[in-house]
Amino acid sequence: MARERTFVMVKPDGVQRGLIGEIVSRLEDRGFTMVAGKFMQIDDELAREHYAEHVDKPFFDDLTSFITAGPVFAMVWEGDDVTRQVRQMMGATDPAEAAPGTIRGDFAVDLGRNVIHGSDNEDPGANEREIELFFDSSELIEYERIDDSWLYE
Ligand code: IDP
Ligand code: MG
Repeated sequence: MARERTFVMVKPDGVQRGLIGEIVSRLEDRGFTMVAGKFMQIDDELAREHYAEHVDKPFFDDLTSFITAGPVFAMVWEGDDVTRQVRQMMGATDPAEAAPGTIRGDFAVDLGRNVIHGSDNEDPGANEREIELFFDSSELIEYERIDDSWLYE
């Protein structure tokens, strides 16, 4: 397994519902390393670029309105296979289909209010592209968790 980085974001509904700590906790407890974190407001331009793959979908305007409706907590997380593992921890896009125990399965009920974003592991390069879109390289902090040697064989 190769060490990699992924982009994760607590969406405006997650922030408003006080779930930043819970979501960060789950990723920390799992053993992943946060290498960047930023509390911020997304503007319309950034929203349209971040969700560019969905520009032709009927829900695009609702999606960009929602993601700009309040602050978000944007993060970069590092670990072996982290992009895929975070997607598993998030659960299915539609919370109604998300397994209990996943973030969406535990904290959300509606497709358009699913509390967390994570880079698509089936879209090669999506993680790097999203990290670059939200963070300057100087904001990514290189360090090792003290328990790294007990997390990986
Ligand atoms: P993902 O967030 O699990 O990667 P995507 O298919 O990339 O799912 O869709 C991005 C976001 O757009 C979803 O998280 C969800 O909030 C919203 N979305 C996706 N499909 C629909 C839909 O059919 N109706 C309304 N919103 C949708
Ligand atoms: Mg996606």
